[in-house]
Amino acid sequence: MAGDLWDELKPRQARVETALKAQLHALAAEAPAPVRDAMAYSLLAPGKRLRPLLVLLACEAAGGAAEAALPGAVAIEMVHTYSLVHDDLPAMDDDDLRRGVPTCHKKFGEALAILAGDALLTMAFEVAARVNGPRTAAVSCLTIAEAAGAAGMVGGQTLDLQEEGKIQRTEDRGQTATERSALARLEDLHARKTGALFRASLRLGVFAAQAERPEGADPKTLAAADRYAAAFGLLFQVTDDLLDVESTADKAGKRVGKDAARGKLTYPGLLGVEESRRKAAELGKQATAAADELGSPLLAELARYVVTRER
Ligand code: GRG
Repeated sequence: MAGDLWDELKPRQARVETALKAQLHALAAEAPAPVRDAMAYSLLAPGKRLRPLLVLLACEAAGGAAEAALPGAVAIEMVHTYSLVHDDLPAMDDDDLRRGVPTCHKKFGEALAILAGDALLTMAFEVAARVNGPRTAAVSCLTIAEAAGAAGMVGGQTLDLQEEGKIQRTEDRGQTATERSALARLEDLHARKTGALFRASLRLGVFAAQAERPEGADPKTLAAADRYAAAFGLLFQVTDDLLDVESTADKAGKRVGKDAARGKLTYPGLLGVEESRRKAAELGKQATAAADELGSPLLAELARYVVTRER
C-alpha cells in the first residue's frame, strides 16, 4: 500500500509546496535579498513535508477541506525549517548536510543562517495570523507558540544539549537529571523536541476544520489526535535513531553515524537495535489505532510507512 499512500499524498505535498512558495514570496517581498535567499534555500529544499501533511490529514479527518489547513501547514513547516537551520549551526549539532544539500550556514555563513531561522519562525506567526480568520488565527498562534517555545521544542533542544554536555546540568524541580532513568529522560526530551510540533500539526488541522469556531473542536477528536501525535512522534524518533545507525548519507540526505560518535542518548544505544525495532512496531500500532479512531486510513498508512522509512 506504500505506493498507493504516496499517490494520495503527492498532490497534497504539491499544494503545500505551492503554498510555501506563495507565502514566502508575498511576505518576504520587502526583505533584503540575502536573508530572503537564505530563507528560500532552506524552506524550499526537498523536505518530506511530514508536518504539513499531518495538518492536512487531521483537518480532513475532522471533516474540513484540505484548503482550510494550508495556513497552518505552511506555518508549521516554517517553524520546523527554522529548527533545522539553527540545529545545524556549529554551536548546536554542527552539521554540513541537510535535505540533501549543504546546510544553511555552510552556504550563507552563520550570521545569515541565524537570521534566516529567526525570520522563518517569525513568519510562521505572520502566516497563521494573516491568512486565517481571527479566531482560528489566535488559536493557531497559541498552539504554535506552546509547541515551539521553552516548554516545548526549545526545551527539548536544551535537554538534548544538556545530555551531550554542551549545556551544564542543573537541578530541576528538586531532581538532578541523572536521578531519572535514561529512558525517561530520552522520552521527555523527544516529546518536547520533536513530539510537540507533531502534536501542534494535528491540532492545527483539527482547529482549521472548525470554520472559525475552533473552540467547538470535539474533545474526543482532539484527544485521539494527541494520542496519534504522541505515538507518531516517538515512532519517528526511534526510526530517526535507527537510520543514524543503519542508513547511508545518500539515502538519508544528512550525515549518519554521528549519534554514537558523540555519545548521544538514543534508542538503539539504550535498548539495542532489535528492541528499538520492536518498539517502533509497537508505536506504529498505537498510532494506527488512534488513526482508526479519527477515521483516517491515510494517517494509519503514514504511521506504517514511518515504521519502515529509509529517510
Ligand atoms: C534549534 C530550537 C531548536 C530546536 C531544534 C527539531 C530540532 C530541535 C532539531 C532537529 C534535529 C533532528 C535531526 C532531530 C531528529 C528528528 C527530526 C526533527 C528530523 C528532521 O525532520 P524530518 O525528517 O526532516 O521531517 P525533513 O527535512 O524531511 O523536513
